[in-house]
Amino acid sequence: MAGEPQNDCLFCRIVAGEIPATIVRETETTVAFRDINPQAPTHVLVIPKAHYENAAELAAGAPRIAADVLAETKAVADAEGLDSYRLVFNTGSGAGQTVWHAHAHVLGGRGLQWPPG
Ligand code: IU
Repeated sequence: MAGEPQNDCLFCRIVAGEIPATIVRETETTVAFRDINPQAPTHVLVIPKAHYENAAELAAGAPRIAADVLAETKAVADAEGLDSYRLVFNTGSGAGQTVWHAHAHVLGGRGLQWPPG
């Protein structure tokens, strides 16, 4: 069910402390941790603790938690000393989503090109 922890979800298992991650921030509703395969000097993922498949499902099912995730992306950027950074919510396999638990990528610390690939 939407919002409930999923045993087979890697990010739910990070939230539960069953899989290690380098956690940089945590709130009542969110966790932020360093991406295991960083694409920029700062590459942090901000996730809701509740399980939603992607950002669209999160926004529809739990808009207050979606707002918490967005607020935490700024907190991460501030903590990392970033004044320019990119937020990415890959949504669907065609857009490159590989983990089916909503997450915001916070990318910064180098110049970023536009459009993305
Ligand atoms: P995507 O938007 O679903 O493609 O992003 C998933 C990210 O999760 C990707 O950048 C991975 O490097 C990252 N990740 C991770 O940080 N730790 C893991 O154990 C796994 C993936 I699997």
